[in-house]
Amino acid sequence: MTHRLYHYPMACSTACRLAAAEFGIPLEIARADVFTKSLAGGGSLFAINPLGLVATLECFDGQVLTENTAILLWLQAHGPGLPVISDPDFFTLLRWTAFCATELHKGLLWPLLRGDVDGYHKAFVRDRAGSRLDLLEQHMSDRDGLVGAWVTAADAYLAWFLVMAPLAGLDLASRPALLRVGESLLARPGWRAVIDDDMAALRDDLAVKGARPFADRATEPV
Ligand SMILES: N[C@@H](CCC(=O)N[C@@H](CS)C(=O)NCC(=O)O)C(=O)O
Repeated sequence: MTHRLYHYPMACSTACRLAAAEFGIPLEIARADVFTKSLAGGGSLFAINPLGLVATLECFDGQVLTENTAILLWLQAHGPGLPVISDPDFFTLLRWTAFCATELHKGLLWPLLRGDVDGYHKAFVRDRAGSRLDLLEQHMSDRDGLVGAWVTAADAYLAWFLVMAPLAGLDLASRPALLRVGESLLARPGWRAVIDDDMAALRDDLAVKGARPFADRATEPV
């Protein structure tokens, strides 16, 4: 029995696909259009998630889980497992998963990649980006994973962010640790295939919609 992931290519639900590949959890992928909220199989994403957002996970027992942080940690819990709550790694894992969700995903990528966010707000976001990226660069300078020597749910989120960051005009080129970690994470079994598959599907969908590629939106004058 498989769990169903509501997913749009290269949305944050891609991190769930990476985590599932890493943790050996088969997922049925239900394509959800984040723009129109329609589901490839018919129906509306709103019927599953009242906010109409991916990632959303429908477990085979009917439980519906929203919020990428929760879904990623759920996938790890159902794979290799989570550190016990008395283990400092538990909070380190929570810290970095939350950092990916709030500071990187919603704090940076979300406003920079949206075509309907104005230049004033994008400039504000860009001002804050350096400190977030520098913190990450410093943290990763002597390690391969956010938490420790093992690949976690937080690393799946980070890998997705590192693929998307250049599309949002964020500078990774001057941050060697982030470049190194991005490359080594994408070398995980199955990860590059997920990204290639999603990127191709995203390009196809944007072409069908006649929408501008993300990179064009991010480089609008701010
Ligand atoms: N709080 C949610 C946010 C998820 C989110 O922003 N998903 C985006 C794709 S990365 C989405 O579905 N956007 C559609 C919309 O904003 O209507 C989470 O952390 O999972």
